[in-house]
Amino acid sequence: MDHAADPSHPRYRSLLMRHRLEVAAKKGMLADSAMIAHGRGEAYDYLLGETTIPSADVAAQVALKALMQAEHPVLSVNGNVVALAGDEMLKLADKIGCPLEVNIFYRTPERMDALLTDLNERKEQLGLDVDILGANPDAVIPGLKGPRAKCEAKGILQADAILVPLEDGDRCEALVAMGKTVIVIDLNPLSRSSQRGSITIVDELSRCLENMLKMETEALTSLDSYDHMQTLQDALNAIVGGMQNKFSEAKE
Ligand code: PTJ
Repeated sequence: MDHAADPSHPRYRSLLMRHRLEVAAKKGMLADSAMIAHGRGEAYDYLLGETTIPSADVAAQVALKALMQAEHPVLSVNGNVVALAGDEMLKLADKIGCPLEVNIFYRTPERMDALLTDLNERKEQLGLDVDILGANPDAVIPGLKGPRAKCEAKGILQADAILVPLEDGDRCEALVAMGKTVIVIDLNPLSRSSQRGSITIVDELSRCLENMLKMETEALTSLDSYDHMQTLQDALNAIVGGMQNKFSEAKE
């Protein structure tokens, strides 16, 4: 392992994720605001107890089932996602049998190259046969302006179900407006993406993906039993309730 932190350190996982971002930043993969977005995520994860809460587990099952049943599922990845969990996203694409598309908010040719190179290297190391899209954008997401609207016709444009971890609210809304089932992974249950997505998993990206990769595909919860607003409320309750319990424990 090329990482200095000791796995027995109580904050090892957090340090490892930060390290992955530092490495990706050096390779030119990240947006300038990537660390800010990560910091906000870390704060929410602290409040959630750095654990997958039951409603997030149900949402992840529903999401996996929706992706597996879709005709054209696609996994969309940005800079933070490739840095934090590039391998896991490739493994999930392999499990579902769908392409992965690099689609970034702060789009530059240099960042696109760095991200596509990184993913292709990972794919080779993992020995997976996953289609990695994004290099040849020949379509745009309607309702979005500028380079961030660029996508591939055979990927995001035609997708009927799309996984968009750590997404910005505008693009999430634009994808929903296209009639797609939009699956969000976001630690902030109050974010616009969390609210606007069709299915939202309030969980840390890498933890959520590890959970989804372990799931038996035959026994997944279906969309009928998913209540979007209740799922977000449960996450908020876990944050507030968890903190209240912490204070009462401290008093005893
Ligand atoms: O690579 P690009 O150009 O597409 O840009 C990527 C970022 C993430 C910088 C861009 O999409 C952005 O600015 O995102 P936001 O608007 O800051 O939203 C990111 C959301 O992801 C926030 O609500 C965070 O709480 C959440 N988040 C951050 N880290 C994690 C996370 N959610 C789950 N797991 C994380 N590790």
